[in-house]
Amino acid sequence: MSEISALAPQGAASGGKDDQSSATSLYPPITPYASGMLETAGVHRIYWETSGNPEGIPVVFVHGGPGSGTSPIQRRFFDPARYRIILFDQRGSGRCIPHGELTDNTTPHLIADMEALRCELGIATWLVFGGSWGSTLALAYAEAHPECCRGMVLRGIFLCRKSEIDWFLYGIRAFFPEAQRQLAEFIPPDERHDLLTAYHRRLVDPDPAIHQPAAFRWASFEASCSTLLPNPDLVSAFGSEKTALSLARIEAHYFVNNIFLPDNSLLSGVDRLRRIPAVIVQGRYDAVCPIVSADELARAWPEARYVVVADAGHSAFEPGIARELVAACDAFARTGGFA
Ligand code: STX
Repeated sequence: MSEISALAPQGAASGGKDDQSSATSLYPPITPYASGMLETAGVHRIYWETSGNPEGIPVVFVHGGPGSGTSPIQRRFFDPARYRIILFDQRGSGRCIPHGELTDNTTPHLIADMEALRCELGIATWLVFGGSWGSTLALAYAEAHPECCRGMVLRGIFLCRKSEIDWFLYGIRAFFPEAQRQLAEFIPPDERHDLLTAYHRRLVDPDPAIHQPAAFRWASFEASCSTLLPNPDLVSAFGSEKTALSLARIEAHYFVNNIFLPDNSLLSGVDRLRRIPAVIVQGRYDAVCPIVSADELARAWPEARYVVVADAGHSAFEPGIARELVAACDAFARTGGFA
């Protein structure tokens, strides 16, 4: 299955007249006009690509997980005539080398990679677009480098606090009991009281016979809970060996380390961002990143436009979410803001 059909809503890549799906709000598929591997001081090499208009407004897409990597369909939120669209894979994810590597893989390293990429591409300021873990990293990046952010588009807000990680691994069973049971029952009963530690131990094990089954279980759990309506294509996209491993291993690594930032630091740093034009798009029925975090962020950042999509879950390709994200980026291209 292609990455496009896997990540899009059902029927979205069929070319059919599915007017209700986000396929109609997304721009047509495009291919990059440039790509490369950014060198770092250590072992990591970072995949990046640019598509759209080389003279357009630079926009950087910050992917989720952490560890999910980017996909070609993510270019399609942006008008290719108006935007210079930058996708990059975070350390250890997607097409980065070495794949799944955890050495020197922390939030400050990812922030530094974004700055290095911005400089490498000769960009002064860019629009920062991120959903889920992408919203977490976008906030951390912007709080470290507010002067580099021309605007922010944030979706499915994840502040990655301990309460949100506990919700993701346990509380979510209030809505997805079957998926959470599959996650928990993979682990022997005497270790089930601490699923994060139990999964982390297996996911960092160098033996594929140990880490790969754990990765499949974790990734399919997460994908199963990401949409309002069941989307088997999304679940199978995260069933590939590589994607499942980077997603599960890197997520567990960031979660056991409390994302390498003090708890709640993202919310307490919001005042640094309040002069940046911003929009927050949130699905009412997001079970992975419950709306309470978006609500707290919107209250701490009253200048940001806050859009709640009444009939959507977590994924960026939920029809109403994709529609609002495209509309927000179109508005920013026209006016430099989201009002
Ligand atoms: N992880 C949040 C996140 O970034 C806790 C995320 N949630 N689901 C996804 O990413 C995929 C749809 C990419 C699996």
